[in-house]
Amino acid sequence: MAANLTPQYLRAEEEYRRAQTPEEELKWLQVMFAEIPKHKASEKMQVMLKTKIADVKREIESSKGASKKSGKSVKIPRQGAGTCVIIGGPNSGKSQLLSFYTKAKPEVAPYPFTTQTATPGMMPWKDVFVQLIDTPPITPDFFESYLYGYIRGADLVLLMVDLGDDDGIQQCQDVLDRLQGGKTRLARESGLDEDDVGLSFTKTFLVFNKRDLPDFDARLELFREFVQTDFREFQISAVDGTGTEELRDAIYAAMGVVRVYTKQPTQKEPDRDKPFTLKEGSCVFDLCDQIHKDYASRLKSARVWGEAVHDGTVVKGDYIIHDQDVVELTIAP
Ligand SMILES: Nc1nc2c(ncn2[C@@H]2O[C@H](COP(=O)(O)OP(=O)(O)O)[C@@H](O)[C@H]2O)c(=O)[nH]1
Ligand SMILES: [Mg+2]
Repeated sequence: MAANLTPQYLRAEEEYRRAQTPEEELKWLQVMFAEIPKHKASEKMQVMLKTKIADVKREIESSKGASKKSGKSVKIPRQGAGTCVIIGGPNSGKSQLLSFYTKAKPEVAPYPFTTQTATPGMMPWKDVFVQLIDTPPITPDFFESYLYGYIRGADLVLLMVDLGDDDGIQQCQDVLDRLQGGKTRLARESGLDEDDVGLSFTKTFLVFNKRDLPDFDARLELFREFVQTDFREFQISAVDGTGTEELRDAIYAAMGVVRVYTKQPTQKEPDRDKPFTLKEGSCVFDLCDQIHKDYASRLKSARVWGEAVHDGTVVKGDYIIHDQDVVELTIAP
């Protein structure tokens, strides 16, 4: 679309893509509609937004009457540099991977449906953490509908494939089929569909697990013959750790963030233990917003030490932060 979209519109669009409930979807669709430039070039988009608003309102209305069947939907607050949700068929090693990377202790067992609720854990990467969420299995007969919200809200999905068992290939296909028809889908990159804004795609990695078991390579060949995806692929063993460092780096990279260390004018050294993480392309104002809700409006001056500038350069609030910058903020009282 050729329309000039405002930053407010683009932010609302991103929030909408990640909305975890119909109420959130409605809220952000309405912001998108208010923000979209009202001219000829955006007419098609305006109509589409109106349609989506009507659809979501109907969805909210119809769910009011229905009894709430899935009572286990827990809202997991976002933590760390970003969120990565682990999904897959039964026994694919989702819980094993969570316990490999984090201190969380989900039950790991050689029989299906051990994991009944979503379990979060924090995976270290250098001096920051990424939130991982282990989930119940997805099968043709079993799907927790709250998983849609987790998938939409996540920065990344890991789709685990059990290549230690002959059934693993079909089980992965079942998961893909399950997530094919709805408005929440897996894709190579996150985004909204250009022709139908109602479709939300979340970036997905395909993780072939149980590399340590015999017949892994033969099953991988079969997989490629029968299953079509364009996702980035990884081969790991969640038990002996093969391939897990490469995957860890890729998970962090997929969060699309930079680390920044802050310091007060009176401090000689910045707080090196606890960097803030900000989406790539964020500026000093965004950093202020993360620290305190009115710091951006009270910002008097900022100085930066980092790769892109000379040490101690005075910058404006719109300075784009680079990874590992040190930022000194002077905030008006
Ligand atoms: N050999 C081997 N076994 C694994 C691996 N990952 C998981 N398992 C085993 O597979 C079974 C299912 O694992 P679990 O994490 O509970 O699967 P989930 O249902 O996807 O959460 C358990 O017996 C695990 O010990 C792996 O990389 N190699
Ligand atoms: Mg499990």
